[in-house]
Amino acid sequence: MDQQMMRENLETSLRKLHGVGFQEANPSQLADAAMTLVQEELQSRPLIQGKKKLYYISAEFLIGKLLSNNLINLGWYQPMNELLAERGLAVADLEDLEEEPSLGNGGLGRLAACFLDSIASLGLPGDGVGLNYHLGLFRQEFRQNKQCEMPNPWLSKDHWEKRSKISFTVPFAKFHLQSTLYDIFVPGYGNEAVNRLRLFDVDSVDENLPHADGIQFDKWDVAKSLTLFLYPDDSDRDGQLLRIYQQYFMVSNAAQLILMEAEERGVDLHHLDEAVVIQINDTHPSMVIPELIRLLIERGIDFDQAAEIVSRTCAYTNHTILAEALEKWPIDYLEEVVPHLMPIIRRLDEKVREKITDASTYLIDDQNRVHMAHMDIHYGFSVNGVAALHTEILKESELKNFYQIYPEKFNNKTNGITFRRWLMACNPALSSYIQTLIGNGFKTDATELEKLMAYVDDAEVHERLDAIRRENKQKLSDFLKETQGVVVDPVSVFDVQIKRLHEYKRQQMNALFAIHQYLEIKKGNLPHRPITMIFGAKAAPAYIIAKDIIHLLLCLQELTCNDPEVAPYLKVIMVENYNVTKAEKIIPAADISEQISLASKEASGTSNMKFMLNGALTLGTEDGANVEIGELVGPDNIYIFGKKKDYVIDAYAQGSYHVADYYADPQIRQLVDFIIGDQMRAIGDAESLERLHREISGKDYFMALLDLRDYIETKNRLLTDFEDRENWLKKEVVNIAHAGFFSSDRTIAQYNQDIWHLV
Ligand code: F58
Repeated sequence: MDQQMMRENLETSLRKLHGVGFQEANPSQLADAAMTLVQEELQSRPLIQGKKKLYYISAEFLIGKLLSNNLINLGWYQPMNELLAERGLAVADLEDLEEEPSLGNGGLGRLAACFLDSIASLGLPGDGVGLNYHLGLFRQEFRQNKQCEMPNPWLSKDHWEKRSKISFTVPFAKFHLQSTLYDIFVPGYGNEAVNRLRLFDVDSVDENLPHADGIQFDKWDVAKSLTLFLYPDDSDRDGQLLRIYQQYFMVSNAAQLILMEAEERGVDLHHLDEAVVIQINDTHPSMVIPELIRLLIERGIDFDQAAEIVSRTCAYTNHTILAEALEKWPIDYLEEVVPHLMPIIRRLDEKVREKITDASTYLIDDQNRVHMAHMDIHYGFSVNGVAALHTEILKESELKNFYQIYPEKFNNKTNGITFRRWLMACNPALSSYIQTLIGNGFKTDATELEKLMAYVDDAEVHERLDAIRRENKQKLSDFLKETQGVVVDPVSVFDVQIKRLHEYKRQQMNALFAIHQYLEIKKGNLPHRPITMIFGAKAAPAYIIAKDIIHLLLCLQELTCNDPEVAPYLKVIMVENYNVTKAEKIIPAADISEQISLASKEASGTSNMKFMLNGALTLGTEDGANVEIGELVGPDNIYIFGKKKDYVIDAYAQGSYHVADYYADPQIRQLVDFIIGDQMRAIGDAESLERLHREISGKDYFMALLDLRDYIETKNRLLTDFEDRENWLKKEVVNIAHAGFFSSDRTIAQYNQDIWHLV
């Protein structure tokens, strides 16, 4: 579409929606018209077709705002931007008015969203299937230096969902629920056809419920609350029951949809696997296995055959080795919510017991809990980890017993990110500059970024890259001032850690670095250049220590920003309500990418890839995809520290990590004790600070003190290197040039080649 056509179409849309012309329309009317125009186009496009179709079932799709990305994929971004320029506006200004869908926690949900973009861009027939949470994850507010969780009613202004006519009945023990299906259309980059994200909902949900006290699980309340929140607090029985309700509602709808579409296509259900493949994203959708078996039996297929058909159709992705995240549902709970699945699960378990002696792999354990991952592995044809190191750990320790039984099922698919969002949309200045250097082939074949290596020593390129980042830093500074009233210096080094808050990701170790810097500055040892330490993270509402870490970071923010001796050299900044939109503003401005998880614990990480693509250097442990980044860029272009995975796994197995050994070190002790020192007590809540101090000094389950010294030394080396600008910018070029491997187009091509076989 050229600019003239865009003008005419927008004009028509504006007249129809708001009775105004292009010149008089206000930004909100323009945004409304632009989104409506895009949505109409998407709805008019045909669906991507094929002999076999993928269903990517996931409890989360963290899709982010859609206007820019849809415009990019339709090829409308530039004409729209040029047109808006006449009104002194840009697409980004309209997107500011869009509400961000709140359908995910973190990496797992964002990965699903990147995958949808790549599946459509590769022209593969594949839909996402999930739930339409009305209030999504909470909106985070800071009050008295603490996280408060507020409802986030993102659906109120939605433009992208279309209610379909499809509805299914989902049977629960005490009642049946009728579903409604909403579709979000997913265009591929430069494609004519679309896929869909299909979100199931319940009409009876009552958005006013969260204001009531507690949620009781009788018939009336589940109908009103099932799709209200994403993962409500599951620290107690009621929370876990609601999660089972949500999961079963999701997969029963998914299974009914899959069979309905297969039957419409005339598929012989005995050969379902030739027409359908189901990717189970972590264990949240695992009940799709017994549910599909149940539905096939209803259609006249016998149990053993049904189990075989389903096993040939389902593939499972594992995203974590953390025991607490591997779902095990008590049989009692399943009996209470979905009793009709239990006979099927018991039979599946018996079949395993008949042929396999290793009791550690059984579906039902001796505490009467059903291990969802065990069901996926026995009754799926593929098990994949999400980075090379992670898959290796699955094979040699975490899922070793399964690997011995089914070596052929295990495979690795290193995660990726969509470059349309994480470069073209979020960093247009860098993206167009790259295009002037190497042409636009990298937009469809990301490996072409390697052509940038021709410029690795080019001073002019260095200068331009530096200028682009400088401008991005200025923009982020302006944004932080406007939204949070904090002032940061764009000349300072931007040192960034943005991800879910979890002890294994070790934000607490980074906080101890901040304390170290603070004390150095107080001693008169000033850094070469001011440091801005930027954090963004939400903590699960029931995860007390994670919330204590947020409290610590916010207290450090107050301490560093208000001390005139310190503020010119060091500021700790915690970005409120970190989400996809904020990530898109922060990443292009970052100098340092903090990827400091305890080795073995971060399955992959994906922000590490986003930072690399935008030219930030990784400061990280040998964990997840950091390892593969290191292999691609070489040791001179990454800052690696800390104990390796074998040491850590062994320390857990032997119980040989004793935090006291590290806390005894006077320098380390000084940093840890600062948490409960007078300055912090004057700012923070003593109970929270003391609890965190007790945790770190007395237990430190994720071994922050183990790597602290190495971390501080490596970070100081990095900060010194940062001053050698020419060398640093060379490293930046090397990083961007090698980021192509992490395009989710590559990841999806591999899923298709090895698992899905779609075309
Ligand atoms: C993440 N998992 C991994 N889980 O932690 C990360 O290393 C990986 O890159 C990413 O998946 C994609 O593979 C993750 O985000 C969750 O958000 C859980 C959802 C269920 C509740 C507990 C958190």
